[in-house]
Amino acid sequence: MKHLSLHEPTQSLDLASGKLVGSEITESRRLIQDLAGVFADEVSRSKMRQDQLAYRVQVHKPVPDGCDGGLFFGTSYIEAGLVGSEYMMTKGHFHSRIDAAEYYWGIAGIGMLILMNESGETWAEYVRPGSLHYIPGRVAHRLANVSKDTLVVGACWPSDAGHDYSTIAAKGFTARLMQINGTPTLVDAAI
Ligand code: M6P
Ligand code: ZN
Repeated sequence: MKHLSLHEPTQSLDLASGKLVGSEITESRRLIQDLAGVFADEVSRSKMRQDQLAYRVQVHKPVPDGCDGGLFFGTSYIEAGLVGSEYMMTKGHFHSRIDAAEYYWGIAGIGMLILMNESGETWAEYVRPGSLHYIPGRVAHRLANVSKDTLVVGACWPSDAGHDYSTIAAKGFTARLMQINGTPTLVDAAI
C-alpha cells in the first residue's frame, strides 16, 4: 500500500561531484583500447597504455532501454590528456531516434561540447561548472576535456533515444578539437 506512506529516495546525486549512488545505477568504462579509430592520430593512440581509462559514465536507468516516455540520467567523467594533439574525448553519437534531444550541464573541469548536424556542420561550445547545454535532435554530440582535471558533465535524455555510433564510425565528425599553441582549436577533419 503506497497510499499516505513516506519514503526515502532510492538514489542520490552528489551535486558537487556528480556522483550517482543507489539502485538502478550502472557504470561503464571506455579504455584507450576501446577507442581505436576515434582520434586522428591512431599511431599515438596505439602507443598509449591500452588499459588507460579514457572516460566512464554512470547512468540511472529507472526503465528499460527503448522504453517509450521514460528518461535516463547520467554523469560522464572524461579524463584529462591528449591523444597526439587531440583532446581526450567521448566517442560521440547521434541518437537512433534521430529527433530525440538531450540536456548536458557542466559539473567540474572545463571542456567543450562538440556538435555536428546532419549536413556535416560542426561547432563547439565551452562546458564549465554550471553551464547548461540543450542538444536538439538530429545533432551528434561528443565531449572533449580541455582542462588538466577530470571533466564531469551531467546528462538527461529520453529512454527511447538510443545511440547511433555507426554514422560517426563511418564518417566521423567533420572537425576535430586539437591543441594548437596550447589553445583548443576546431580543425577541419578533411585537412
Ligand atoms: C552522456 C550521455 C550518454 C553517453 C555518454 C558517453 O552521459 O550522452 O548517453 O553514452 O555521455 O558518450 P558516448 O556514448 O558518445 O561515448
Ligand atoms: Zn546523446
